[in-house]
Amino acid sequence: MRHLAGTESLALPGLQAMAARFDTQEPIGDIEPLGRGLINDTFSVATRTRGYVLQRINARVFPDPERIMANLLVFRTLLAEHDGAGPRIPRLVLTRDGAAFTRDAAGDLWRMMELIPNAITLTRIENAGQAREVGRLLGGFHRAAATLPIERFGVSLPGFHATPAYLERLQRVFRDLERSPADPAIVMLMEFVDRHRWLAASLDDAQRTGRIRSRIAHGDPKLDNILFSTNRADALALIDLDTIQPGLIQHDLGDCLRSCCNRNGEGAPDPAATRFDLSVCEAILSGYAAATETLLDAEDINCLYTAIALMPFELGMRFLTDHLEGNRYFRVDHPDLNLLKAQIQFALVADIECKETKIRGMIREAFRR
Ligand code: GN1
Ligand code: MG
Repeated sequence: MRHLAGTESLALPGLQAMAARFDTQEPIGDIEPLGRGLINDTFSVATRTRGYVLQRINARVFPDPERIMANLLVFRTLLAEHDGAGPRIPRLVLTRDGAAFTRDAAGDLWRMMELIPNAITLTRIENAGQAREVGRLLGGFHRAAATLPIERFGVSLPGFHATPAYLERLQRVFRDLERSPADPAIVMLMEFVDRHRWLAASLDDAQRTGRIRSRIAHGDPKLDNILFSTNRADALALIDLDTIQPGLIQHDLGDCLRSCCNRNGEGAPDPAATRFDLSVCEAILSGYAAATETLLDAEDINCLYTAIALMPFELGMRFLTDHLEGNRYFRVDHPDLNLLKAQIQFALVADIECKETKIRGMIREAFRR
């Protein structure tokens, strides 16, 4: 499915001219919308022998897009200095003036990267081998990132996983709505939120009291952001590096499981059919634990179940808030899509809660040393 809403205004001649600002080796050919991202506008750019990715960073979401680029450059440079064996990162293509990005007349920031060849994304995990690969890739990313000096990284998206702040904002937006009578579907979701207020503060508390600490995190390791080989067997690269910043690796693992274990997808038509797939969970955890070896200590591991329940709760609140605020943040192709997506994320939380004992058992088993 292509989300063209919001990109329709980008006329092709404008895109051609924008792509031509970058130092591609050959003349620009076809330009097409790429991927299923909800925030930035992304295009594939073909030249005779290579492919590139052209992106406009969403300025409403990222207040300081230069910071993204700075983090990206630091990440690349430090990893390369380190041992060269870290995760594969798409190479940045500089502008013809040698800059890492350019701006259009509206002030928006554009950048270009290499398109990793012979790679695909999966719309759903198809087998345990793929799930294990996802865990291995994310674990490898965290292990490599842990070797880098965190103080060299700035905050590209402030408050990105500040769950208590998302909760507060949702409750404020709901209170301020002049809906009478309130939509029963929304009231039901707000009651769910109310019953889970404690969850919003859980990881935040663990971090504030020093039980777990900040590390370099990816921020958005959902299935769409994982490139697989064309034979669908090997995970090749973690893409969408806009939210690399100091954060919790628990958020990353929770987010990855939220995305991969919900095999119906984020926008499936029937929220009641939402399930958290335990076999996918088990395989991701085992791949992740094998790749990270001793990176996580006992307290880190203790927080994992909470992170798994927390991330769909947080995203559900973000979708619901955006629905109530008129769909200004996430790209939607119909006005109730964010509401549906919130219902799906909360259904996922509920299913995770039903499976708590099993999930905790899987965590114990995966990290048994
Ligand atoms: C957004 O832009 P995209 O599709 O990579 C969002 C993530 C959500 C995700 C849900 C910066 O990611 O936090 O988990 O949608 N990114 C931002 O699909 O808000
Ligand atoms: Mg993203």
